[in-house]
Amino acid sequence: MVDDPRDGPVRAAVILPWERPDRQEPGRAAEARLAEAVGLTASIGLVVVHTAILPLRARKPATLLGEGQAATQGEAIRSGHVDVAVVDAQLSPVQQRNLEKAWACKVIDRTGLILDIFGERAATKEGALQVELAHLEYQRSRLVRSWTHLERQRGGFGFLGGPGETQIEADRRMIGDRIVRLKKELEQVRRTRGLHRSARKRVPFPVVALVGYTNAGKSTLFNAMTGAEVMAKDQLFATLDPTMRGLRLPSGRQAILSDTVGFISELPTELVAAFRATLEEVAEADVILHIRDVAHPDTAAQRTDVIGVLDGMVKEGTLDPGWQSRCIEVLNKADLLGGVRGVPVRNDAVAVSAITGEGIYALEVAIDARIAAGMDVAEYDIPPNDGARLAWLYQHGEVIGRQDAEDAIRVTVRLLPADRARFERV
Ligand SMILES: Nc1nc2c(ncn2[C@@H]2O[C@H](COP(=O)(O)OP(=O)(O)O)[C@@H](O)[C@H]2O)c(=O)[nH]1
Ligand SMILES: [Mg+2]
Repeated sequence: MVDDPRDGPVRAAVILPWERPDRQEPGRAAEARLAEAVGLTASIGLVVVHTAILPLRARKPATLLGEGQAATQGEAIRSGHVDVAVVDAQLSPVQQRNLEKAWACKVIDRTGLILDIFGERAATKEGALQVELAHLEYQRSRLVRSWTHLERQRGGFGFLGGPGETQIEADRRMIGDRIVRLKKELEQVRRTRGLHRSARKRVPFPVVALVGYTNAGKSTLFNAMTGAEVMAKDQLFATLDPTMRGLRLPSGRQAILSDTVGFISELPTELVAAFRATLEEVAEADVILHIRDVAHPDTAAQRTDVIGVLDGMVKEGTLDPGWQSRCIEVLNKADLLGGVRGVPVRNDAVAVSAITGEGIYALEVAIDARIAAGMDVAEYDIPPNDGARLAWLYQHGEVIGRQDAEDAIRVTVRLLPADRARFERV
């Protein structure tokens, strides 16, 4: 086959229009915001080949950016063979279209990018519906805007009903109908959620979920902790999504580590419900790791934010009020503060560097302890010839005592409540 440049990865530019009332040069805050946008772009598989921070003096109605800025970016986009330009701002439909024309590439704005990410990651029926709803509402708001824009162009009232306008009206009605139907469907799914929850097949190991802001280092830590480790039960993992992987803890216990969609700064309000739906797996987790970037300028505000969203889920009834007792705060990027010892640690937090690996063993020990704290200790007498049940206990629990007698093996074992129920049922 002939080489086709379209076969390569999708090349992206990430452009941050930076408007702040203080006329200062964009500094660390802008850099952090750009890093987030780059992280988000990379998370949907795009390869970022160009970035720029553009101080905005005024919002130009036609292109948002200034003329000179748009031209300079156009050159960079052409020479970098960029396929998609992500503009980390809210673009009007007109601005988006004009930039696409000027740059001869696809242009998406912040909301569009986030919707893409959520769409890819929505794992449950409710999550998928929630994301579709947000998407339609986004589209509808854009139709409304371009519709009023058209009307203004015609310089008059809508009652003559030009053809373009009729089409937009029809589209709008169609989207409106779909939104009504989706909302009904969501209601339905929510009402039966309790049922689905308990009916869902539980993975046979404790689940450890990572939450935190985008770029805090969740995926890096995920990879550092799981490495190339392959679980014994391959077929189980073939059915799980790639954001879950097996992990063996210092006690020998197996667990499953689950990466989640990251928190996003200044999440557009119309996307909040969709984002919460992507956090559902957290509710099911036995241990929650709250990953923080301790070197980020907004690290304290981000922490408050994450806790606020999870508490919001408690109010909604999608997360149990005791979640904090299952949560370990992980202070990542310790290397940037001179190593784990350079990080001020409060309460039960654990400082780590996902990059250098420092602190990860201590974190694994803490996870082990937290899982054990949520477990029941039980004692069973197993007939010596029942090797299968004995093996099951060793695999799913932590055997803390064993007495071999002639007629029975007495096993003292720590088990997750769900596993204990399962063992005692059979
Ligand atoms: N210096 C430093 N950088 C890190 C560390 N962990 C992650 N990073 C970097 O932070 C960026 C975001 O990491 P990523 O794992 O994708 O974050 P996620 O969005 O939370 O999954 C990447 O450039 C990582 O290389 C760390 O411990 N130290
Ligand atoms: Mg990630």
